Amino acid sequence: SAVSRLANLQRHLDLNGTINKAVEVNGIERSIKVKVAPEVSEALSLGRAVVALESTIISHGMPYPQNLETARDVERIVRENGAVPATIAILDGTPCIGLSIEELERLAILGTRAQKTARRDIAHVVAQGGNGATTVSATMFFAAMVHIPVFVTGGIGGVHRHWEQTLDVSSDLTELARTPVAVVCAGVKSILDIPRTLEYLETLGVCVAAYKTNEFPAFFTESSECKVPFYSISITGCIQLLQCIPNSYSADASIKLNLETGILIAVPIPQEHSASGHIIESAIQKAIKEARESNITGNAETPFLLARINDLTGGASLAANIALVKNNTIVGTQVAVALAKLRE
Ligand code: PSU
Ligand code: MN
Repeated sequence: SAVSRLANLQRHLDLNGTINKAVEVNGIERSIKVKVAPEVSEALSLGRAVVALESTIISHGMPYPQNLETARDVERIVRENGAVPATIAILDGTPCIGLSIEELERLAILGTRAQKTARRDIAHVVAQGGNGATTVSATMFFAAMVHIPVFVTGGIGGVHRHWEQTLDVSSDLTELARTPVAVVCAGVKSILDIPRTLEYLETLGVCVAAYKTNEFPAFFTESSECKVPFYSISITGCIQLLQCIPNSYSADASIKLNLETGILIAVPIPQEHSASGHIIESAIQKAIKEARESNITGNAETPFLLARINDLTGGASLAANIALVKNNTIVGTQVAVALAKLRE
């Protein structure tokens, strides 16, 4: 049950909020530690609301110093709305769940010198003692490990537009299929193939819901002209969905559906901040063309496009990005707080 999972977790957390995992490598016992910030560990053991946050958006998604400013603002918004923020990253080979002010600053300054860390990269970064900024997939993995049910970000990865040549489909989608965490985001950027991303999420069995809208949002704009299977839900609707996954807590002990998948909650960018779809779209087309010409592929593609689109729009895309992340944070924190209330 949720309560015994929580008790189990508490046993794993020592006084420093560290989860110790003894692992044998070539007959030598190594201890791989996951560091949980004291504030996060305390909130988790008391059943208080915690909101997970990713770090690739800091290192690769925004330039310095706006990245640091935004990361701090987002953490402040989580606190102001009654939850504890847990920004997740790997520092010197140690996965950290919740960063100190200094650690957050270090990551922001590292920028793209930190390694973009998706699920497949976790082992490598930990083994090398490196600094990794976690993407949506890796952040979900660590959030689930300590039973944080809600994770807020800007946008997730998806099916790339030239997928038929490259098979480039973000591991964020497969992670959503296997990890029970609700990801609150502003949809999928139109640098990706949005209809195919939604098709693939259906194939993977991922619940996709849209917050107070009937259409799947396209990150910079409110609409992608794609319908969402479960639409126009409120905070209460989000809570009802979350009760269907095991990482969360139900007031009604008879509800034990335990779907092992994640949930995608798409929140449209507030109208007053939505960038001109026309300007963004032409910047996206140009940036994609440049990426093809310079043969920028794989995990370098998304960061390249984000930076280039920001240049081409004279910073308009960055401003929209910051605004939507903050808006997602308010919604996601409300969900986390309402969920924690069920446990009281
Ligand atoms: N989309 C954005 N901003 C981002 C990302 C995606 O609008 O910062 C980051 C997220 O960390 C996401 C990752 O998980 O890029 C996806 O990368 P890829 O397409 O290589 O899977
Ligand atoms: Mn990819």
